[in-house]
Amino acid sequence: MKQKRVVAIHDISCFGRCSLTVALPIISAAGIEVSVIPTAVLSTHTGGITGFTYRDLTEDILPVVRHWQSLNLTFDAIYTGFLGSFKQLDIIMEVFAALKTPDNLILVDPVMADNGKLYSVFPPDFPKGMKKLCAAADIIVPNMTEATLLVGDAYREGPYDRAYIEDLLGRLVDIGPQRIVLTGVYFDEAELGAAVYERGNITYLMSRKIPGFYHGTGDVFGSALLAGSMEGRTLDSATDAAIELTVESIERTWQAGTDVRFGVNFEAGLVDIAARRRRRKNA
Ligand code: PXL
Repeated sequence: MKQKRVVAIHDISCFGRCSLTVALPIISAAGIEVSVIPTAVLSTHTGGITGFTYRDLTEDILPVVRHWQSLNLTFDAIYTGFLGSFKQLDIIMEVFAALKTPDNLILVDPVMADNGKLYSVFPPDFPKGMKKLCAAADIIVPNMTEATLLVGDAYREGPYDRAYIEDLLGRLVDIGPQRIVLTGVYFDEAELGAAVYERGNITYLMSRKIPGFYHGTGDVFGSALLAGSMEGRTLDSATDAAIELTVESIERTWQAGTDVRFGVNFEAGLVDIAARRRRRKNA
């Protein structure tokens, strides 16, 4: 079978496992070729850490893509995460136009907020720009905060009820993407998970809730979801696998007592991704 190839478009946060330092190993472990377009290089991510360096690479994005076009390179998926400015959002729209084919998948993780708050690096109208990018996606993976910002609602604390989640999913579909994986959904204090919307069907996939807020988990989840989709899994099954990797990574990190800003130990889960791939090959 032909090896799948994806392009991951995120920043490189040099320390604090997130964005490309998470996407590359996770997607590669699933046997998928990963090309990258780094959008910026930061000394660390921006969550709960001050004084970080930030080298913007916006001007390099389109020349990279034009060069790839001259080589007739194609990609089975385009996966975007943290994007630092309106200009970058506009440029990524151009990247989609250049690299979209009838068969490939555009997965947009509208990274911009969590815990009811827009990340401090973004202006208040950033969600409007991100909404345009989401309209061009096949799949979006917002958390609850990002979802409310995308539809223009005030953030609501959980626990939630199904009517609220289903109304939110309906309004996210109206933006354009036909498949949605909404994360951070919970109906009680014991379980946390995702709501998956596909062709009018909604599935809830829940797992155990672990205390604390860990950075980079959205990128672990999104990368594993993309990997699963490229492995030919259904969206439900890819979400299930992504939840498993994310929850196990959080659990290991919680048990180790690591600083929540340093990202989660997903590395110990990479062997499981590779083993799953071997089992599939031998099946
Ligand atoms: O994990 C999301 C992320 C990625 N990249 C940068 C970030 C964040 C979240 O805060 O700051 C630079």
